[in-house]
Parts: sequence; C-alpha cells; structure tokens
Amino acid sequence: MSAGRDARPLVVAAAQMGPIALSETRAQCVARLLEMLREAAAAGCRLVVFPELCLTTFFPRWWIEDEAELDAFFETEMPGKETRVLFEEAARLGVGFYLGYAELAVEDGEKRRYNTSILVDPTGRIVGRYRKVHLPGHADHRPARAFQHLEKKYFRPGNLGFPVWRSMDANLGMCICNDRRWPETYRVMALRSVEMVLLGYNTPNDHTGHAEIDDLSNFHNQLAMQAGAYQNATWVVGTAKCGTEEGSHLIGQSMIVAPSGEVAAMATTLEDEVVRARCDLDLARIYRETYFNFAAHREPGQYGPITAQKGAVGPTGQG
Ligand code: CDV
Repeated sequence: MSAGRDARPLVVAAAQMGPIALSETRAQCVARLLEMLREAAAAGCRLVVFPELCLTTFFPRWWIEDEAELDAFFETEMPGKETRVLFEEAARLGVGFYLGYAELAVEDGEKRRYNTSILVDPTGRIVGRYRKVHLPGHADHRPARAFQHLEKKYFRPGNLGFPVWRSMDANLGMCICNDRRWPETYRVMALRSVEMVLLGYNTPNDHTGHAEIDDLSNFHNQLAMQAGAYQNATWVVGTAKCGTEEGSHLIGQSMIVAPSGEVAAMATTLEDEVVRARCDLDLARIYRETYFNFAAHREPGQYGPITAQKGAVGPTGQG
C-alpha cells in the first residue's frame, strides 16, 4: 500500500503468539519469539511487533496473594538473563522490535509494577519504554467469575505519557492493548507526528458477562485500530496473543492498518504466525496534509473537557 511513490517504505511484521501455558518457561517463550524474529528477518522485515505480556501466560486472570508467586511473572531487568538472546539475535539480523512484558521497577525506594513495552532498535539498543496508561478490569476479588481481570490490582497506570521516538527512519509510538480503544492514545501521539503506532494485546472474548459485547470482540478490535489509524493518519501494527490459554479464549486478528484505515495484512490463525506488510510512511503525511491537517483544522480551545475531566458530567446546554 503506497502513496504512489513508495518513497519511505518500512517493512514491518506483526509476530502473533498462540497461547502461553502457565507451565511454559521464559526460555520457551523466547525460543518462540526468536523463531518468528528470524522468519520476519528472512521476509525482509526491519521491525517486528510482539504481543503484550509475551513472556508469560496472561496472569491477571487469576487472584494471586503470594508476593513471590506474583513477582515470578515480572522482569526486574531488561534485557534479563533469558531475554538477552533476543536482543543479540535482533542486532545480528539488523531488525528492531517491540516487546511487551510485566515490569517490576523500584522508584522512590518503592516496588512498583507496570504493564510495559519497549522499542529496541536494529542494533539491539532500547530506544523507548512505554507503560500502559488505560488499565482495564478491577482490583477487587471476584471469585464468581470464571476469569478475573486484575490489571488494576497488579499494575499502576503508566507514568511515561505517550512519547514518539525517531528510530528506523520513522516516527514510532507505542501503546498496549486496552489503550487502543481510547482516542486520546492515538491523538497525543499524532500531535507528536507519529507515523506508526506499535501495540500488543491479550483480548479475552468471554469475560465481560455481556454476550452482546463479547460476541463483537473481533469487530471492536478492528474498529478501534482502523478508526485510530484513519483519524490520526498513522499506520497501526497490532499484535495479539491468542487462542485458548489456560481455558480463556483470546482473540487473534493481528493486523497492520494503513493511515487510510484499510487493513494491509491480517493473521488468519490463532497460533504463532508472522504477518508482514511493506508500509509507505509517506501515506501518513498525505493524510496529514489533507483531511487531517491539524494546524489548519483543529480547534483545541473547544476541547477543554478532554483534559479537565475524568468522568462524564450531565448536559451543559439549555434545551
Ligand atoms: N489486556 C487488555 O487490556 N485487555 C482488554 C480487555 C478485553 C480487558 C482489551 O481492551 O482488549
């Protein structure tokens, strides 16, 4: 997909993962990532996007009280002893990557947990870190549910904002899973001239308790990423961890979406699968010079409630 010139192509892969069992080790997960990294490199990709929390099973589905048991799902350093090989192989192949993982940090002398992603450049250097802002789910114990969604218990909301990095000759931004449903995520990055948003996700389609929502999980996945891409004139690369994981059903549909809102490539399985697209970054520019010329058409003076309010209030106009 190109603006007619293919002037600034970036060949990118969404490296989708099938389920990760609770018993699977970091080394086993990294071996799967390595295989897909090599496949993507052989297909000419310069950048590979892996899923959210892709080094362990999706543990927020369980109530965990034991601190050591919980800590075992987290990384205290990156690269760490099991992940270093991924950085080394990426550098050898000259491929950058996005990786989602659970981060255990010490800030102000305090232990803090984040749902994090990093951007690694083709020399194996971490150029960016993002911490998930929009945490879904709940913090309280809900034993009646088959699966809980305890991101609000296990993670703090991200405190790094939505930066955009210049790397691989592109303006790259990151977000994680639930962030993709929120227009603010893309707009903040679009205001920093993002050309490609990288994101990983774990999206169960059986957990809201409302069949009318769960049944539309795939539709909403596409809708959110296609709307985000189009309305903000950016490529979006969304990568799933999917399939039946410890009894919970996670959707797939990893996809690469163009700034036109069109899907350039989409996964067809619920397993480890690499999908690729040659993305013309200039497509973002032509949309930003026309429909989405922000400097010409935005009216930020009218958008006050977006940053002033958290929840909705009642109508403010007279009938
Ligand atoms: N890991 C996520 O953030 N999942 C959320 C929902 C389904 C809980 C999502 O937006 O996909």
